[in-house]
Amino acid sequence: MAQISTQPYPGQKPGTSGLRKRVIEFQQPHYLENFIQAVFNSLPELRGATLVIGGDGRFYNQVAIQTLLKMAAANGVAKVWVGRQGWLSTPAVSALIRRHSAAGGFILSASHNPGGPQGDFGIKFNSANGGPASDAITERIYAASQTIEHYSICQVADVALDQPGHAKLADMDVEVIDPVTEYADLMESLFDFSQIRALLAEPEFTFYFDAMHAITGPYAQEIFSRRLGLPTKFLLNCEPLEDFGGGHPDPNLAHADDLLQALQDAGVFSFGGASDGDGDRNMLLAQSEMINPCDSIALLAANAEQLPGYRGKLNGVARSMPTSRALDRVAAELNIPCYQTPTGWKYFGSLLDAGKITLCGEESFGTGSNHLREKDGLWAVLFWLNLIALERCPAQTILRNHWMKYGRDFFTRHDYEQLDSQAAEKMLASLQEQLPALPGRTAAGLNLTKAESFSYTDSVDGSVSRDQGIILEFSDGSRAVVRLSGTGTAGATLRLYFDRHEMDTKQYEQSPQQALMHTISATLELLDIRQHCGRSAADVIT
Ligand code: G16
Repeated sequence: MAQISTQPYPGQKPGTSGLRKRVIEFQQPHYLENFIQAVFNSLPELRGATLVIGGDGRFYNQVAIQTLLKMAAANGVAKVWVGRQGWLSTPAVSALIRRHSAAGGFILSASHNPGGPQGDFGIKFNSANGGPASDAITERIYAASQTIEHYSICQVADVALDQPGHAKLADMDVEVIDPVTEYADLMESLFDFSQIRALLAEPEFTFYFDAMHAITGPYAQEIFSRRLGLPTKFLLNCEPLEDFGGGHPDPNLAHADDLLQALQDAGVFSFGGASDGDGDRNMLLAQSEMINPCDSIALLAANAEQLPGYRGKLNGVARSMPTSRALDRVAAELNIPCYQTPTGWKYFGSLLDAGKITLCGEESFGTGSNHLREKDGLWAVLFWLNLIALERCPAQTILRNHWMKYGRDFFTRHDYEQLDSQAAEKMLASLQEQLPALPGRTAAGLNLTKAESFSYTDSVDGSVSRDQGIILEFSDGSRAVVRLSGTGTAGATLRLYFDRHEMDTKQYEQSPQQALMHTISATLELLDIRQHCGRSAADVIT
C-alpha cells in the first residue's frame, strides 16, 4: 500500500448527481484519486465494509474502476461487488447495495452526457439505502477534497473483470458478478411477465427498445429477449460502446432517432422505450408520440393498483418541484399525499426510506418506485408494457383516457446551454431581487399571482434546502420555474419549465409550445435573457 502526496483541485463539488466533468479534467494527475480519497476520508465507516462498484461502460470507466478497486483495498474496505467488465446500470447498483446490505457504492457515469475522450465522465457515491448521498454527505466530501494532502492506493496488478468469479486484492475480497441477473429477477418480481410475454407475442402489437449503445443493452437482451421472448430485431443499439457509437445517450426525440424511425414505420398499436447512458432515465413513445414524463408518472400512479407489485401499496407519491402538477391531481383523487421536492433523486430517498411514498418522478425523464433508490429506465418501460397488456389498447388511448379524467397538464422545458456562468447567476439574482414586487404585475398580458424562491424542508429529517428554483405563477393558472442546472460540465445551463392545466377537451391536441405560449412570453420578458446573456432562443426544447 502506498501513500501518494497530492494537492487539492478546486471545484470538486458534486452537483445534482455526483461529480461530472470533462474526461480531460478527470485525466489530470491525481484528480480522480483525490475525489475517491475525499469520499473515504469523509466516511470512516467504509473501513471494513462492503461496497458495490460499477459504471455505464463509457470511456475512462476501465481505468477508473481499477483505480477505485485499488484505493478501496488501501482504505480497508472488506469486500466489493463489481459488475463484469465493470458494468452496472445505476438502478442495478442501487438494487445490489440494498440486496447485499452494502454500506454504499460508487457509480461511474456521466448519465446522459456524451462519452468518449472528448466527452464527459462522472463519479457518484450512493449510501447504504441505495440512493445518492445526501447534501450533508456531499458537502463533507467536497470539504475533504479541498484539504486533501495524500491518498492511499494498493500498487498491484489490475483485477480481471472479464468473467464472474472471486478475486483478492490485497486483503479485500472482490466478487465479479453478472451485472444483469439480480436486477432482472427484481423486475420479474414486480411485473406480470406472463402477461407481457403474451402481449409481445401478439402479431398486431409492435415494441422496440433502444439502448443507445449504453448500459441497458445487456439488460434489455436478458429481460425483453430471453425472459419475455421478444425477437432481437426489436432491440436497437444494444451493444455498450465506450463512446456510445458517437451518439448522445440522452433519450429524447432529438437523440433517439433510430427508435423514432422504427416506430414511424410501425402501426398504431406500437410502443417504444429508450434509456440513457447509465440506464436510469426513460423515454416512452406511443407510436411516434412522446409520452411526457410528467404525464407518465401521473398515469402510473393512477393505474398502480392494477399491477401485482403495487396493488394495495400506494401510500404516497412525490415529484420534483419543476415537474408538472399532473401527479398532484391523481394523488388528490386517490386521497394520498403528494410531496414536492427539489430537483435531484436524492431528495426522494428519505421519503421512500420512511415509507411515505411508493412512486416518484421527475420531468427530466426519471420515474421510479420504492423497489430501489434511483430512477429506473427499464422499470418504467416494463410498467407501461404491463399496463398495455392489461388494457389491450394503444398507449395513445391510455394517455387520452387519463386526460379525459384528470384534464391535460401541458408541460415544456427550455434549456439555454453553455451560458457565461457569472452572467447567468447575475440574471437569476436580479430576478430574485424583484420577487417581492412581482405579484400583481403584468408581463406579456399575463398577471403574476405569486413569485417565490423554492425552499424545501425534508419532512423526515427536517433538513432544509434553500433557493432550489424560482416559481412564478400566473392568473391563468400556469406556472414557470427558473433554475440553473446542477449537471452541466461547460458554463451554466439555464432551465425554464412551464406547465398549465387544461380541462377543455377541444384544446388537448395543441402542442405544448402553443398551449404555453403566453406563459413562455411572460417569463422571457421578466428574465430578459438577451440583455443578460446575449441569447435569443433556447438550445434544447423538450
Ligand atoms: C440527474 C438527477 C435528476 C435530475 C437531473 C437533472 O439525472 O438524478 O434528479 O433531475 O440530473 O438535473 P439538473 O436539472 O440539475 O441538470 P441524471 O439522469 O443526469 O443522473
